[in-house]
Amino acid sequence: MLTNDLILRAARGERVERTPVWLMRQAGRILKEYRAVREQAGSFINLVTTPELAAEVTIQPVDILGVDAAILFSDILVVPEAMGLPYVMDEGKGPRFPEVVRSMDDLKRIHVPDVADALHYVPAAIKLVKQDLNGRVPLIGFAGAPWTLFCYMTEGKGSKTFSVARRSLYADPAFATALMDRITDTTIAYLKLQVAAGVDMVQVFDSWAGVLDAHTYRTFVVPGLKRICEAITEVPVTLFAKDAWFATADIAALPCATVGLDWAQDPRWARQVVGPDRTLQGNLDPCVLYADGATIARETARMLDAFGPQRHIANLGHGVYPDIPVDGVRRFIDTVKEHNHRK
Ligand code: 1CP
Repeated sequence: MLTNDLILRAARGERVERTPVWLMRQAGRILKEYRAVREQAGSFINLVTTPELAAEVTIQPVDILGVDAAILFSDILVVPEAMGLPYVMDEGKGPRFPEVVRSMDDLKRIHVPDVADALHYVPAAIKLVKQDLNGRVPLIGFAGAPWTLFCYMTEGKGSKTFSVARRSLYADPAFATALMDRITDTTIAYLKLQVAAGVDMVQVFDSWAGVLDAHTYRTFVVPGLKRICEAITEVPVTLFAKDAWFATADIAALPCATVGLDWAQDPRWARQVVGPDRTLQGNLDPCVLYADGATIARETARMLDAFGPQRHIANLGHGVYPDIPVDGVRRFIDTVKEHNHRK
C-alpha cells in the first residue's frame, strides 16, 4: 500500500487534494549527495549497474526534496547496450557509442535481447528501491522512445539535428523500419520487466521528437508508441515527446494516461487539443529555477492556475539542469504543495 499515491491518482484521472510534483532528472547532479555516491561508484556505468548504489540515488530526492515520486536511476542508453551496442560515458562530455548502426549489414549485430538477462541489474535495483521506500511514494520506471534511441544508435552521440538518423528514414527506409521495430520490441519487454519488478508507472522519453516533421512523426514514430501503450496495460504510461507540439493530438489519441509537455507548450492550448480524458504533466521552463524565490513562486503559481487543480502532474518542461540551485528546486516543489487554486 502506498501512503502517498497522488501521482497515480492524478494519472488515472481520480480526484486529488493537491497537485502532485516531481522533476525529470531529479536523481542526479543537482544533489551533492548524488555526486558523493557517483564518486564512490567510480563511473556512471558502474552506478547504473550496481543495484545498491542506483537504489540509493533513486531515493535521495524523495528524502531531500520531498517529491511525490521516485524515478529509477538509470539511463535510456542501457537498451541499445542490451541490444548489442555498448555505450561509453566520456567524463564531462556525455555518452557516446563507439560503433553505430547505419545499414542492413550493421543490423546483423543488433538483436532483441532477453532483457531479464541483459538488464538483470534493473529489476534488482527496483526491488531494493521498493523495499526502502516502503510505500512512501510511487516509483516511476522509464525507457527512451524508439525514435530517440534510433537517433543515438545511428548517430553515435548527441546532435543538434540528428541528420544521420533522419537521412536514413528517406535513404534506407527498409533499414530504418527494421531497426525501429527491434527497438520497439526490446522497449516493450524492458518496460514489462520493470513493471513485473514493481514500478508503479512508466514514462517514455522521446527527447528528439522535435527534429522530425509532423507527417514523418505520425507515420514513422507514432505506430511504435502505440504498440508500447497498448502493451503496457498494468500501470499508467506517460508519453513525453519534447519539442513535438505538432504531434500533441496524435499522442493524445494513444492509450496513454498522461501526456508530458515541454515548456514551449501553452497549457490551455494543450488541454484543448488533448481533451479532458488525459492527464497533463509539466511544464515550467527549468530556467525559472535560477531566479529568486519570489519569481519562482510567481511563475510556478501561474503555471498551476493554467493547468487547473485536477488531471495535472507538476514538473518542469524538461530535465532539471545540473547547475540549478537546490534552493530553487525546493521553492518550486514547496510552491506546488502549498498552492491554493483559485476557485
Ligand atoms: O555523470 C553523470 O552523472 C552523467 C549525467 C547523467 C545522468 C544523471 C546521464 C548521462 N544520465 C543520467 C541519468 C538519467 N538519464 C535519468 C535518471 C533519472 C532521473 O530522471 O532523475 C534519466 C531519466 C535519463 C534519461 C535520458 N538519458 C534521456 C531522456 C531524458 C532527457 O533528458 O531528454 C536522454 C536523452 C539520455 C541520454 C543521456 N544520458 C546522459 C546524458 C548527458 C545524455 C544526453 C546526451 C546527449 O544528447 O548529448
